Amino acid sequence: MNRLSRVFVAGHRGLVGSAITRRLHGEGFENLLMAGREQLDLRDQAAVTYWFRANRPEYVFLVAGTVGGILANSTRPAEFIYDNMLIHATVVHAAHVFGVTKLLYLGSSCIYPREASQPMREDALLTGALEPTNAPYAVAKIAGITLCDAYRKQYGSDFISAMPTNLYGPNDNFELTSSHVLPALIRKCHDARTAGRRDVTIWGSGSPKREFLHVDDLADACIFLMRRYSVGGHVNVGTGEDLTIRELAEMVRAEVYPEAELLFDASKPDGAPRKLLDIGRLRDLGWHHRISLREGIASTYQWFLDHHHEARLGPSSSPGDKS
Ligand code: GFB
Repeated sequence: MNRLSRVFVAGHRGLVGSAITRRLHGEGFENLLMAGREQLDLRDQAAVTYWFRANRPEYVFLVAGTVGGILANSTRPAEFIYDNMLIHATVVHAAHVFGVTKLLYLGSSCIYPREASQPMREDALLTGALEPTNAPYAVAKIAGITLCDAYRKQYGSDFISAMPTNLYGPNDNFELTSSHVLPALIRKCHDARTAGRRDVTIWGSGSPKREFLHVDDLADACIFLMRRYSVGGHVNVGTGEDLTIRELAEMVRAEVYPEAELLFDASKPDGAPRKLLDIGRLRDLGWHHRISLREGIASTYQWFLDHHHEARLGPSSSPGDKS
């Protein structure tokens, strides 16, 4: 892949796609291909086939999908499985039909069993039951990995899969009913500070542990893998470090609103107790993340402040809000 390659970033407006696009633009890529939702419905095989025939991408970053946090996953399971299964299948198939040189598919760490031993190695896949709050999404993601492997086996396609941990950064979703925890905490602390109230409600017990990777580090890893990795199966992408949701909330509070008082709403689900990735495989290839969590929270809050008006926000959190 070089500056003249025809590179399709499927999902270029999302958190991950926008980071990859930013990075490739920064490297001087001249032939980036993108298609907005209104232009191309990635769930429609005929439309995707037509688009690939017309645009002939050589490299594909398949980072499009319907995504969301624990609440969105548990309340909209049909959308999460239907949209993602179709998007993965249509793009992988078109990439095969039109002889794409290489495709990178992006999964998620929720593919691993709920009780997988920690840190979770790549070979823990399909060794136990999934976390129920996101099982439909995880099944679609597992199908995506299997698709890439099947096309590699039957047709020799160079399709690879990367499994990132929980992500955050610029262009994240700050809308409280669908966002992930980190942007939700930034938003909740910000709203409380702006409204002049102290209480900030955190969902669940605060004891689950999560690992967080800045999306610019993920974009770096994806481009690294696109250039240097051509093996079936999948490779974990993370930092190798995790913390409790309570510790995360304290870090966000320190950055956004040190006077806030954190309350915990036990009626909300905790989800998986822990999801730390084993990143040995990626480390052996020579990749390491660069952005610390503290630095990433600060820059993401700054991004939120700078883009407040265009960011995905939805209604603000209000006193005693438990959503
Ligand atoms: O980020 P999150 O929604 O996703 O939640 P998962 C992580 C943890 O933070 C859970 C807690 O224990 C939540 O209960 N939490 C505390 C909050 N306060 C909040 C809040 O205000 N908003 C949110 N969203 N969480 C998702 C999966 O799991 O992670 C997806 O549902 C995907 O399938 C994604 O894998 C990366 O880490 O629990």
